[in-house]
This record gives sequence, structure tokens and C-alpha cells, in this order.
Amino acid sequence: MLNRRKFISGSALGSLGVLLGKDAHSSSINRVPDAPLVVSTWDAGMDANRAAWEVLKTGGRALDAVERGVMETENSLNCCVGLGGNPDRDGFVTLDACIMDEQGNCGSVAFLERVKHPIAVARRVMEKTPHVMLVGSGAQQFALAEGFKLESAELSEDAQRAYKTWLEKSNYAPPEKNIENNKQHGPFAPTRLDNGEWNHDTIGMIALDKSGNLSGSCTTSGAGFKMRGRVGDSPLIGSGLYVDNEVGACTATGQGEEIIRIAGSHLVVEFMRNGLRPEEACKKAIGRLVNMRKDKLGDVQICFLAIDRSGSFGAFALRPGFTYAVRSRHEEKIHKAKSWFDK
Ligand code: SD4
Repeated sequence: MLNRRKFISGSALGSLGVLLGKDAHSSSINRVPDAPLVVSTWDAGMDANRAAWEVLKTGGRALDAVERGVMETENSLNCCVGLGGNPDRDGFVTLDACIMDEQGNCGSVAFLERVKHPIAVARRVMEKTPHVMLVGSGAQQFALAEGFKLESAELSEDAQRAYKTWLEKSNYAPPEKNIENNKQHGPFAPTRLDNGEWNHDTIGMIALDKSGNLSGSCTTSGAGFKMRGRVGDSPLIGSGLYVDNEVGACTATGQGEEIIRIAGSHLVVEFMRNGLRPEEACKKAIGRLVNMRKDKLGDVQICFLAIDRSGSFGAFALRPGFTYAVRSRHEEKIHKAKSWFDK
């Protein structure tokens, strides 16, 4: 798992010559007056943004950019997102994703197995069905009918290693016997590494195109070693992602169970509607959760990333270590979000 994380940081940062620390800064007011702009969660967002930028720079639509961008991350089998991610407790990788455009159109898939690009399936749900969300075998059946390929169920090498370790250390029991354990200890997503960094499983991306339209996408393998059937915030419109073209857009990463409790991304957009700037809106949503959950939050991480319709962007996290990638005509770099707690 650590290797996978290192791989991402190495490739994204190394190829761009970006140094975290020196170049990274906490963004309180980041105004990018002219579109286009794309932002996405964590360091892996650098590569994803580059793919999205190919669409945006030629005047393409934000919707196409956010689909194309996160497909880059889903493609990387060494990565934490997509089929290369960690499996559930029973050893199966299950994927969640959603997408939303400037007109309030949205599509989502959850608990989807053996399909490489859940984000593209989510877009098909949006465009080709009367529904917003398909799950499990129904989502897979729809994907195959749409021409998506059924991939092997074999775990990536990193995931096999991580699963083996998890099975050794964990008191594995059928999920129903693990409910107490689960209440106390997880599922944790992302998990904290020994060096204090976060090992994450998700990419959320939002873009503003040249026409001034917003769209967003979010895709994940969810919490590693989750109970079978568990779905997090990432495919839930309003929790992992929300777009309102009149106001702004937000995506979330971190412990999905907590983000769902406050319909986090929708809440951030509503705070922006009331006049808060993106970072302030993200901070207020974190504050809502801290106040609601008090000492029940444990050691989890929760992060929001938002942009408003004028192209200001900002983020805020519960704990230090949340990074996000920004690509505009003015910059291509990783930012470090401020946090509620200092550890
Ligand atoms: C989930 N929010 O399934 C996702 C996990 C995540 O980095 O963000 N991991 O709860």
C-alpha cells in the first residue's frame, strides 16, 4: 500500500518538478479570474488534471474534462483508485463513482465490480437512463450492455499484499460479527501512514470551462477492507460531489460515513450560496461535523475541495496532510489545505 502511495507521489510530483513544502501553500484566497480551471484531490490529481486540461485548453466542456481526467487515475492499476484499489473484507474490489454537470444532470454507480471505468458508466447512467444511480449487479449488467468490458477479478499486486497483511492482523469474521469492531475502528478511509501522510482511495475533480460552466466527478475503490456491500460518500450526489452552476461546486474525500452525515458537498455549496468563499465554506462544513460528532470522530480524515463560479478555489480538512492539485493558465501545482486540528 505504501509502495502504491509512493508511486503516485513520485510520478506526479517528480515529472512536474514540484516540491511540496516549498511550492505548496495554504490557500486562503485563490482567485483565478479567467477560466478554464480544474482542481482535484490529492497528489494524484496532478496527472488527472493534465488529462482534463487537454479538454479544457481547447475550449472543451467541463463535463468531458472531469470524466477524462479521473479516468486517468482509474487507469493506473498501481493506484489506489479503480480496480487497482484495496478489496473489501471478502477480497473483492468494489467501485463507486458519480458525475454531475452544469444543468443538474447527474449519474452514479455504486458497488460496481470488474469494470475499469466506473466514472464513464456513471456518465452513461446520467445520459442514457431515466435514473441517477445504479448499484451492484444491475450497474454491472448495464455497463456490459453499454459495451464496457468485464475485467479480471484478480487483485493488483499491491492490493494482494495489503489484503494478505490485513487478513493476518485482523480478526476476520463474517461481516455481521464484525459490526461492533466496525463501529469502533472503521472502515477507515483514508488511513494514516506511519510517516503521517494519508493513504487514500479516491479522486474528486471539479472544473470550470471557458464558457463558465462547472462540472464535477468523483471515483473511488472506497474504504479498504470494508464490509461487503458498503458504499461511501463518493457516489452520492450531495455527499461526495455537488455542482450548482449558479454558485459553485464541491467534492469530498475522507471517511465517507462522516461526509454522508452532513451531505457534505451540498452543504459546502449552500455555504457558498450564502456568500462564503470556497475555503471558508469548506471550513464551516468541517466545523459542523466537529460540533455534531464531538469525540466520536476518532482518528479519521475528512476533506472538502470547492470552487465558485468565478473561479476562486479553496479547501479545508479535519486534519493536516490533505493536498489538492490545481491546473489553470497561471499554475500547475499541489496546494496544501489548512486543517481544523493540527494533528
Ligand atoms: C469513501 N470517501 O469511500 C471515500 C474514501 C476516500 O481517500 O476518500 N479515500 O469513504
